[in-house]
Amino acid sequence: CPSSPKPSNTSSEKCGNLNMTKITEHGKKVRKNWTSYWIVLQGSSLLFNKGQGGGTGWFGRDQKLEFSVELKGGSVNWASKDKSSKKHVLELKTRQGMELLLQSDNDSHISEWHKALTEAIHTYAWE
Ligand code: I3S
Repeated sequence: CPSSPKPSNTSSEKCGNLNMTKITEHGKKVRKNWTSYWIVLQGSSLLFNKGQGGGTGWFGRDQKLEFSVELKGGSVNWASKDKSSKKHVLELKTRQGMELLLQSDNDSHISEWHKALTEAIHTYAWE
């Protein structure tokens, strides 16, 4: 992975394009807004970047960090059918009360993210 806009000593473990929508923020349900992001997993942080033109992929300096979530104390699972009509959807819950859905039409792609996020949550659980 190329380094992300966020300064960090930790190298990126995984990056790629996924569709994401928040479904809960600060414990409150929010309206879905599926958006494509360039996502970087860096230690226990998951960084959501958007290209300037709303495009996908890595555009170096044109990539803008929109927000990040802390995975420590969170959980990731395959989303149940009632969460979305889409295929290959992961549900990520953070300790800060955010719930979001991550989706890719590519099933091996999303399975790799499931594995990477599960590992990251496990690795940083006790730090
Ligand atoms: O869970 P919902 O409310 O059925 O989610 C769908 C809606 O958010 C819809 O937008 P509207 O707010 O204009 O109804 C989205 O376009 C859909 O993508 C959402 O469902 P999926 O099943 O795609 O997550």
